[in-house]
Order: sequence, then structure tokens, then C-alpha cells
Amino acid sequence: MRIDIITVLPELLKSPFEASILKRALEKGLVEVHFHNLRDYTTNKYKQVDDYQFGGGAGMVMMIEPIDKCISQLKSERDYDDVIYMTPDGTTLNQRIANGLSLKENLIILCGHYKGVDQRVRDLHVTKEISIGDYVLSGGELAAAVVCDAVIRLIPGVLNDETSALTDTFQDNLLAPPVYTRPAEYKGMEVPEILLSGNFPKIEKWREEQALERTKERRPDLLE
Ligand code: 6GU
Repeated sequence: MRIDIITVLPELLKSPFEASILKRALEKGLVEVHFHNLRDYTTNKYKQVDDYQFGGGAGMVMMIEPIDKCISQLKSERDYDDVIYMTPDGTTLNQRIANGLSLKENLIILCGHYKGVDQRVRDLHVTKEISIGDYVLSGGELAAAVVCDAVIRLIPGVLNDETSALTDTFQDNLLAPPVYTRPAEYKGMEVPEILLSGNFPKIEKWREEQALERTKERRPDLLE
């Protein structure tokens, strides 16, 4: 998979890719991530990427020209499965969307800022609009990092057995069951006996029950 991220703040986005699972995925060659600074595609002297909105009103709007130049350049080099625009008015990210994106070959992610991008960018280039929840961030960069993390960890070979995605919360629309590790007793608090029993069919059944119980209690909406 190849991901091209278009942003006015590449430095805000880079550190998540320099640690942990994302770093390992890059090192293994399972994914390539390229950052494109929008200011490199400006034509005016001040490298300006935003302007006042037509019709008046507070807040700047990202101009079409640098964005179109950047996306058109990328599209001339390869085919893209999707051009994703990160925006609080997009579809809220969930595991199903992440699963779908993990199967793609080439993605462009455009990070919004200020009042967003000129609508014509969306009409011309954008194929998916994604939000990461009902709250406002100062830009799409942190949201793009969230999408990349959720997607990249699902690419075959990125996770090993210890970190397997198959038993993740949400993977089957259920929250994950409680987990324990050594010691079996800590300050009088004991690990459920069943987990020490070695009876794996029974343990599996217990985990399923716990997952269902937790989901009913905390996220009944997932069961509807
Ligand atoms: Cl994708 N962008 C911004 N600016 N705020 C958000 C968001 C995205 N998702 C949730 N809040």
C-alpha cells in the first residue's frame, strides 16, 4: 500500500510513523507513506494556501489551485483507489471503514484546515470524506494519523500473533473481554479461575460471554 498525505503541517504528522507498529510496517516495506507540503505547490510569492471566503464570513478557505496541482501531479504518476478528505463533516470512521481501506493499493489523504477547502476541490477530486468523531480539531492532520494507524495495522504482515487484529474490540461488533496477566493474585485481587483452568473451549466460551456482557452494558448501540 502507498499513502500520499497532503498537508500544510507535515511536521505535525511525521512522529506517529517514527515509532512502534507504524514504523515497523514502513521498515518491512508493507506500506509507503509520502508527505506533500501544500506550500510547495503554491504559485504566489507568499506561498499562500488560503484566502477569504466569497460571500463574507469569518475564517479562511483553502484555495483550489495548490491542492489541484498536487493531486493532479500524483494522479499523473499512478492510479489512486480513493482521494480521502479529512473533515469533521465527513462519515465517522469505524472499523468497517478501516477494514475496507486496508484492502486498497494507493490512497491520497488531504488534510483540511481553517474553514475547509474550496468546495470545487471536493467536487473535482475527493471520493471519500472521513471524520474521526463529533468534535472539532484544529486541522485534519491528527485525524489523518488516526486513519493511517487504524488502516495500516490491518495490512497482512504488519501485526504478528501477539498483536493480532482478529480479536480486537469492534472486529466483530463486540467490545473485547477483560484480560489478565501475572501475577494470578495481587493485593487480594484474583484472576477469574476459569482463565487458569487450561480448559480452552470453556475459556473461549467465557470470553464470548464477557464480550457480549460488556457490549450490552457499555455500547448497546453496537448490538442493534
Ligand atoms: Cl477529519 N478534521 C477536523 N478538523 N476536525 C475533526 C475531524 C477532522 N474529525 C473530527 N474532528
